[in-house]
Amino acid sequence: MRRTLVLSLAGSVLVASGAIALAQNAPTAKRTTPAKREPLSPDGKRYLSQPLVTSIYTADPSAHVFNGKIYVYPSHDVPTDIPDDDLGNEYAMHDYRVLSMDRIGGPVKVGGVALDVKQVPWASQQMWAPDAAYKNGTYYLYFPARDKQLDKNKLGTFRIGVATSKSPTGPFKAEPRPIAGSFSMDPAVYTDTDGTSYMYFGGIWGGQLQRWKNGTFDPNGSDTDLHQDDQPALSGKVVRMNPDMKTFAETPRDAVILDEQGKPVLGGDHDRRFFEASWVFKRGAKYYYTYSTGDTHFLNYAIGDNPYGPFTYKGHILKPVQGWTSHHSIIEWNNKWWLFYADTQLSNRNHLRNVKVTELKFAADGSIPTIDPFID
Ligand code: FUB
Repeated sequence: MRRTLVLSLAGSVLVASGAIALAQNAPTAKRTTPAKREPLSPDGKRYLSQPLVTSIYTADPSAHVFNGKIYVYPSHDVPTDIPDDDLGNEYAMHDYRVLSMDRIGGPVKVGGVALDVKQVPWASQQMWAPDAAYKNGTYYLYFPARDKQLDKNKLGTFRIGVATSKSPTGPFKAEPRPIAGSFSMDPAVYTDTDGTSYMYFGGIWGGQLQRWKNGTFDPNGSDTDLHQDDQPALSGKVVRMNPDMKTFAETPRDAVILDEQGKPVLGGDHDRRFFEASWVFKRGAKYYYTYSTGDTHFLNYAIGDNPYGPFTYKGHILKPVQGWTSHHSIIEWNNKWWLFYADTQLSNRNHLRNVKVTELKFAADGSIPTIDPFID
């Protein structure tokens, strides 16, 4: 199946300009009466929530609470003529802008350019899903991009970089080289309650994880799954960070997802296997490892007893959104849990996405009732 599965039906909708947009109807799970002039999906369905901003296209929202304020570090999607393909070449992003808000449902501010690929000495293109962290007075922006020095191979190899700032919205200054030992994409940094930070990363297909199966990059490796359907699926990676937050403290390990029988989820199990978009949070003593299934378009969760896993598969967090990709983050704010996600409501084009937020609930046993991004 190609990343082109969801094709543009209505074409691009121009987004209004302006730095501040109202996060209308953000937490809307209980709405039952359609609002006036409420936009509908191309097949006539009502959206669960509305885009946080309409002045730029945004995706892959990594949300954090810093000093009581909510900051969202998204990909900044841009129009391009590059056709959709399995490697995601149409996701030709080149900079980051940070969104901020005092409260969920309130005005959302779009920051200036926080980091541009031109300011990253080692990177050539494709500034994909970022994340951020804070430690000892410094904000860290983590981002994947293609490594200039490795552009010899036809694809360009992804590495993960880090940039720092004294402000949560940047501008950030990039380190001269990518993080040693990093590869693939979609970094997500989780800091545990004991202060130790871990980076989760990786993505298959265009994210290239399948090309690193034996620890070195295989330029002739598969472009998609390994097609070993009866073998354990490829795992996302987890690595402890050094206290400097700029280097890995160890060799990245597999974040293994087990099924209910305690066996690794198999490569052929596309509704459950890891594809990309790792995000970890802790609730009580449990670590929730959440991720996207890519070509089946689910956001899933699995639960473990420590940051390395293994994590036991539990279910879907979010059913497929409008658009090919599904990528998210989860935070606790104001005694509630919130899912930041994205769809293609504004453009109906896979590579021009918009971030949204909705409340995430937990059942008494810690399970997550599946969210439908559309309202019946
Ligand atoms: O935004 C580009 C890529 O698409 C991200 O890195 C993936 O997670 C997917 O959302």
